[in-house]
Amino acid sequence: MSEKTKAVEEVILKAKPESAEIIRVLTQQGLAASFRQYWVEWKRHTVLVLGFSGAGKTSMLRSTFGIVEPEEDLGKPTGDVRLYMLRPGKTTFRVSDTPGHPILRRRLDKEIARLVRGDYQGVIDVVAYGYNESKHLSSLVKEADPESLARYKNEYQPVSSTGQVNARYVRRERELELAYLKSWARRVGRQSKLKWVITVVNKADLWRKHRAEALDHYQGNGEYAAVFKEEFPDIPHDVCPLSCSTDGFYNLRPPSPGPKFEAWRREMSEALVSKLHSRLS
Ligand SMILES: Nc1nc2c(ncn2[C@@H]2O[C@H](COP(=O)(O)OP(=O)(O)OP(=O)(O)O)[C@@H](O)[C@H]2O)c(=O)[nH]1
Ligand SMILES: [Mg+2]
Repeated sequence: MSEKTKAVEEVILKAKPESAEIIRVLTQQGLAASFRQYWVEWKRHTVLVLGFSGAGKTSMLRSTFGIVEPEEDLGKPTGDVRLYMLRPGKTTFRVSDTPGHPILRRRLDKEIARLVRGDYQGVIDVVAYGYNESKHLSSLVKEADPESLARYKNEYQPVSSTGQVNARYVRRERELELAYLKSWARRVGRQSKLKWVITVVNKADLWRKHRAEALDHYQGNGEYAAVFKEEFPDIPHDVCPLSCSTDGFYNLRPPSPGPKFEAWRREMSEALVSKLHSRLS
């Protein structure tokens, strides 16, 4: 990357998102000409990352695309929409990471309005076959009465006291995943300028024993695929499995996955980057 391009990126990332402000700052710094070239790609190649809290949106951007998160976000659910400029190969693109936590849903409104207007070319929709690892439930029950707390412990505790993944938790999170898709898809509507959607089925390290079943859910005649088709009958849709990390699930730490699985993880990550390139070009 040339020094000028680097400087342009720095200004864009620091400036307010309004283009007039960006151009004013760039002109002041004598970078307007380099910016014009950059602008063409920047304007066209725009991606919005959506998905329920704990599915792994930020982890995907970190591990597959190399973003560096702001310090205040580290190890926490994303608190606000975050803009990153990425260059995995020749194409530059702008990506917005979003908070999936239900309490922060209002922060999404502006981005959904932008999506409807056509400011985003595509969406990367991150799901995890219900293996969402998030703080959302604990914050929802913080002020709950003892009865609902007991119900929460029985039904929604992700990992049981005997060290098993709680099937009811995963099923419920899958329902939340579907509800999340419906809620943004209905707001976007069929008339939007959205050009494509890639559904990233993250956490393959956790669902790999149910691989066929998990992938069926998101493509072909699966339940998620059916909702997608109903909401977006004409939008090209790809489904890409991924495993961003092998840290396990909450406090459950799995045995090391071995070289075959590591090769599969690499392959999945490369396939996602290549799919994105083909959609952006
Ligand atoms: N086992 C496993 N854990 C993962 C994977 N990807 C992410 N995680 C874990 O899932 C948790 C949530 O990941 P985040 O990337 O913060 O999820 P997010 O979708 O950005 O969540 P919000 O910012 O709240 O919307 C973290 O503890 C990650 O380490 C994966 O592929 N496998
Ligand atoms: Mg996040």
